Amino acid sequence: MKLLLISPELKESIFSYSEKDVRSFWFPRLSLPVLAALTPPDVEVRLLDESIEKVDFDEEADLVGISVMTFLAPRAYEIAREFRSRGVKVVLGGIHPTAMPEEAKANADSVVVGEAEGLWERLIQDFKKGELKPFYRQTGLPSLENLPHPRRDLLKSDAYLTVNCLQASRGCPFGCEFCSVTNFFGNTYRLRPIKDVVKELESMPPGYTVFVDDNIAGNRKYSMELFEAIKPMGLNWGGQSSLKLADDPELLEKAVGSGCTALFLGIESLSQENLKKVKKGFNRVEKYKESIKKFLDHGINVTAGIIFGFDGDDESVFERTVEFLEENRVTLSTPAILTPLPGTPFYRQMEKEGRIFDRNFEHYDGRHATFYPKLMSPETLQEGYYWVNHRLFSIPSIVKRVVRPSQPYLLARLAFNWTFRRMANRIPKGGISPVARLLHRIQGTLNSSSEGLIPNAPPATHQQLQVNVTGGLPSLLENAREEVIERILSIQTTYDEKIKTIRISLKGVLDEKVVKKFIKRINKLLATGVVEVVVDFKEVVLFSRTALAELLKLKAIQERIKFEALHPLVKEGI
Ligand code: B12
Ligand code: SF4
Repeated sequence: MKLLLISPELKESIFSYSEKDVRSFWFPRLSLPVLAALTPPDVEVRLLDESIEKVDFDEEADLVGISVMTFLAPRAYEIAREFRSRGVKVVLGGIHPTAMPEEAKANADSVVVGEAEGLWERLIQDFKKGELKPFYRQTGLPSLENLPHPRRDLLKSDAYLTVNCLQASRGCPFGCEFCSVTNFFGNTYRLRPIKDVVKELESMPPGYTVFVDDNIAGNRKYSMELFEAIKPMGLNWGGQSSLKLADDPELLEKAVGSGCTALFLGIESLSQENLKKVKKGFNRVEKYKESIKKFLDHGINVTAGIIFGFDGDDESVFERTVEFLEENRVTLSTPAILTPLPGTPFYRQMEKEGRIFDRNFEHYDGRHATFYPKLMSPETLQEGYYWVNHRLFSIPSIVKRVVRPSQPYLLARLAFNWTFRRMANRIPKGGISPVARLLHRIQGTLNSSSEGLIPNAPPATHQQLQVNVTGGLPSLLENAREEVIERILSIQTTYDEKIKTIRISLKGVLDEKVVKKFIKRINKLLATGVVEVVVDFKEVVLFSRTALAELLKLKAIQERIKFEALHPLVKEGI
């Protein structure tokens, strides 16, 4: 019996990788080598990765198995159709058929739902007897003990940067709402016995090693033991981890000691609010800088996963994010557009809110806007995404991010960025609007002074309080933030492109020194065609009378300005 296992690819897409790209930085998914390892030895197996090899539909095969990610589903169905029209039976499996089994079944003879261990062997037996079932569903959680070693020997090893990929764990301890992983693994995080992992590593030829785990540091005790166990092997390895690893100096040291040189980190967004909304609040934005620095100082190259299109993202997100990546010398980044992947809570939410407008799964690759973002149009999101790719892989940006003479692997860092630059150059240039640029410049902090300040509260309270700003704050202002004590005005903006309204949230101390700069910025915004500017004073704790008078003067001549949370009695008192 001849079995052909296929990993499809969209070769016509502007985003697809050339064979040179694959050789420069890619490694295969483990799906096909794992399936091949589960296949009974009397079956002749061939692996075909469409990113490096064309499918010949007349190739002799008794059974075809296709591994399907969501954006590759249309291509997988096309391949299935071709083979089925030639009388060859086709089985689909992987993350997409698990999320949408009925759709997959409509395009194949059989569908494996969930992990293949324990099902695949049965499916092959049934096929041999001519009794292939429509569905094979994983009901429990297959044991990860004594797993057969993936058949990496069946991969074309010289076509990739490395084929030394393996898995120590499956699943992830977190449940970010946009991610397919938690649904697929039924909210579990399972670990392979360390001795099995070591044995597998020992069986692999020398070369760069990649742990394709979703989170190689998701269980402290396990990771400590794993890193300790592989230390003597003298590996160089990369993997994926959450940023939490940076908070654990001992574990980080152990990772480095075991040969970790690169990590993909799901940074996703610079807005804590965005992260909280998609249940990724465990990422602490205020710690990003420090965490990234820790990884880099330990000689670990950082690839930052960044996603655009969250509900709190307005047009200013693109430039702000790129500047952050540059300032923090992030080695590489894979920018992505938020995508409602089937099976995820985010998909269900977008479906419920009627925000999905593109149902062509080919576009569900994190590179296409497929739903209506809250604060911008899909076109703005798409253009911004293109712009980010070009800006990030421009020569000045690469130099800024990558050239750190004190750090090892400079050439490797440059080479990876160069490959990403080559890929970015194939996509449209994109762009961001003048409002986006301006919004970005307006955000930030201004230094205030401490003279003659009064609280944003009724005038009667002012007298009672007798605010002594130099010598500590009265009890009513106990909740005043650090910025107040530091005399800072922090300015946050959110722009709703659809209604062309900017909300400016002020926080801290507003005095005459900062008000002039602030008014200048508002005037610039109003000149760009913005319909309305809403200034929110909710978190302004102290201000000077003259500053407020200046703002009220501006409001009197600019109808398009609205003030919020400014105590009415304060206004009267002025
Ligand atoms: C390594 C990896 C990569 C690598 C290598 C990718 C490559 N060469 O294709 C890199 C980093 C380059 C990458 C890129 C991308 N990736 Co990726 N990647 C992974 C990761 C972390 C591990 C994959 C792996 O090897 N798993 C180990 C194998 C053994 O597990 P498995 O594939 O699930 O296979 C088991 C079962 O599913 C089943 N099975 C699988 N296929 C089949 C087929 C048949 C016939 C049968 C019976 C069973 C079966 O049996 C296996 C054993 O139980 C997964 C996350 C994950 N946990 O799977 C994401 C993941 C697959 N990637 C994802 C995405 C979105 C992408 C990108 C589109 C991201 C982007 N915007 O650039 C690109 C697309 C690349 C491309 N063109 O193919 C998503 C897919 C989501 C979805 N619903 O489709 C995942 C799930 C991550 C996530 N957090 O959501 N990726
Ligand atoms: S995004 Fe990363 S941390 Fe979140 S559930 Fe997915 S794999 Fe886990």
